[in-house]
Amino acid sequence: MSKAKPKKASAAVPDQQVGVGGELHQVSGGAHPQMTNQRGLVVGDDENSLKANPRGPVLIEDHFLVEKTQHFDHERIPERVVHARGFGAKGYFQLTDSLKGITKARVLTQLGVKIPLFTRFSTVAGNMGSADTARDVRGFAVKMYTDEGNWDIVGNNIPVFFIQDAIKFTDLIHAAKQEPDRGFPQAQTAHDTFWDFVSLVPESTHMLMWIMSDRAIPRSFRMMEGFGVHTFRLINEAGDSTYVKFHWRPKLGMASVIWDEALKISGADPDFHRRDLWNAIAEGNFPEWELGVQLFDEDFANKFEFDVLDATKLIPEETLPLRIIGKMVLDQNVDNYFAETEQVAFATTDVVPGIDFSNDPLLQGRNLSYIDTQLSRLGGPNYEQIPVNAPRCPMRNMQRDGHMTMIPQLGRVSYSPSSLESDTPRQDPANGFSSFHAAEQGDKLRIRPESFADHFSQALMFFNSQTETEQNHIVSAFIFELSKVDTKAIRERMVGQLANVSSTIAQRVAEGLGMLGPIKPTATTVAARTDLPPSDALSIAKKMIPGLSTKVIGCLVADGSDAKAVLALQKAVIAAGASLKIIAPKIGGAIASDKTLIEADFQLAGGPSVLFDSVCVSLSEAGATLLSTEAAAVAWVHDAFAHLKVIGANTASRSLLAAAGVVEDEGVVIGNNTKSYLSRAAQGRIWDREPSVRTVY
Ligand code: HDD
Repeated sequence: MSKAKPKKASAAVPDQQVGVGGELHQVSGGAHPQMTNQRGLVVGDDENSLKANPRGPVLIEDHFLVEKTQHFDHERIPERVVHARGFGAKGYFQLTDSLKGITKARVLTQLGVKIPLFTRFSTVAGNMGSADTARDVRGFAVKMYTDEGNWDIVGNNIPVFFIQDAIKFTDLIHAAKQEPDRGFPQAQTAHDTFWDFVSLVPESTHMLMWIMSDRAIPRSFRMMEGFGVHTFRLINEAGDSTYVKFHWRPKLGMASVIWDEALKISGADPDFHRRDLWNAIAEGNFPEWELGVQLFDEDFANKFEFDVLDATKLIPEETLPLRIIGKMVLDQNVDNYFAETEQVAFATTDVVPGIDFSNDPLLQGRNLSYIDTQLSRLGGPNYEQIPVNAPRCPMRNMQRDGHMTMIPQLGRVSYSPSSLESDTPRQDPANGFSSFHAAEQGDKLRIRPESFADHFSQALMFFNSQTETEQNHIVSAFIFELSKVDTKAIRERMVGQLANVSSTIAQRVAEGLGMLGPIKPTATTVAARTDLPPSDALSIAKKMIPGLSTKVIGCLVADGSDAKAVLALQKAVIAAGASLKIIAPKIGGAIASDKTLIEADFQLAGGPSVLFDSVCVSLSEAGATLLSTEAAAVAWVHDAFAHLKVIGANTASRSLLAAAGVVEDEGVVIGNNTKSYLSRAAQGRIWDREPSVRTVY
């Protein structure tokens, strides 16, 4: 945290020593262990290769050079085919309400035990090096190392999915990722192939509403809900099944960014989300989620208006409330990104006794795919022995050998049954995993059940559940995305698809696209039901938790600013649970009116206001006049206003606000009134400002 503090003379340059290659080594500070090669041989010279003579050729005998280069040459592995860009952290799960009698899974029945876990958040479409704030579903995958084996909930931050049957997954992903001939666009669905596919696949319409909503541009991984999506089964000691849907609920509440802000953050800080999570954990602000379950029986499933096996549908919380049964806390950053976040391998098949699958055809297909993909991504069948994947309970079986075997399974016997050794592992029918005894009957068919046929009713319910602002954002997102589609017929077909949800939504999107002529709804067999009651639980705004906890406030200063006022603001911000970042024209800081130095966290061009939840301008009159001709400063204030942020400013800063086109509404707090500024900022954005700064269709 930077402080306004008196200017100090710069510290003396620490002692340095010139090394064997002319490089500099710091003499003071820390014991440096000996460097070795991969085999433990101490390295004598890491700067110079072995040469036949001082200016002669390099010798192949230089095994240090060869090893170092070879290892580097093989540093990369194939990135994930989807969810390539991700960020992980470690923590624990703790059960607070036992599901005893409903499941025999110890993780869901033993209260208070801290189960270690690894969680990885991700975007779906972008490659590993893409930006964090792309419009996309976020992966939300949790691996719990229980004493009965690993249990993975491989979910998303959206409770429904694009497709109903796994046989269409490849097509969906091929359409969404970069187009194969040209290799772009990167990390976005705003292109022809995606909208071509989804406009031909009506079952994706409900999910489209979600990804066009602000759920797809979260403010932070810490402010997202997570969902297991599918219906799973819980099995008790007697073998009885209860259906279950899993929900993660962030303690901080949900928050999103504005689309224009997301676009700009992608340039200003492509690592926005990972940096946010890393910093929060490093600062001790451990993010926490509640685990909620929706539990229901066959009778409920039969009466429910949609099929619980259809992953394009959700069960509204108003119909079936969540039961909160535990919490997840992420309290440890990874030690090594590659070893842990990149090598972690999730699988929907990682379940423990007492948890089982439903017949959801999407889930059934996923059960094949996850382990299969790790075989090529991680190079063979022993990837479960990599520490981040290895169970924390005993692992003993008859599987042997293969690439990179790390754990020597003992003994002469690698088959079962065997009479040769007394302590070989054996199956345990009483305690081991057993599948639910389901009575299956009927004809073997390739078919989509009739009960999956309604594609539009819940899409309309989702839209109707949003606030007016949230609805506007959905409409603008459709307009933005479809405006990037070159093929007019695809745009028209998509609007025709939306007309099946609601003619009003379709009209609004058509108007934003400048589409002329009547809208033709696409062919459908089942019309949208208009009688589904809205569900408040589906809106981010309706669930917003006011407050500034862990939020970041940016304060723009320049030479001549009042150091005491900045310090007072900083104290108040910290007291409110937020942090203050100082932005100045120079990274060395600003010389305040009392000649003290106000240290800077960001140089103006590198610290645009999109990086902060709310902003303050604290300038002298001369400083404000000077910055009024500085494009980065004007954009800083203008963007904060256009992104509906609460702006605090001292009166001397008014000329910069005017140059930035700021209209003094209820979200612009002028004067050194820190208390009212922070209390307004704690309420979140000024949604009512939106129609004055951008067209709402
Ligand atoms: Fe998947 C990765 C979530 C459908 C096939 N998926 C992956 C990850 C998440 C999800 C969070 C990243 C895990 C990580 O961080 O390593 N996937 C979902 C959800 C789905 C879904 C919530 C629908 C409800 N996925 C789905 C289907 C298939 C796959 C239908 C294939 C039939 N998913 C994969 C995969 C990935 C993957 C190819 C790529 C990398 C990996 O598995 O480990 O197997």
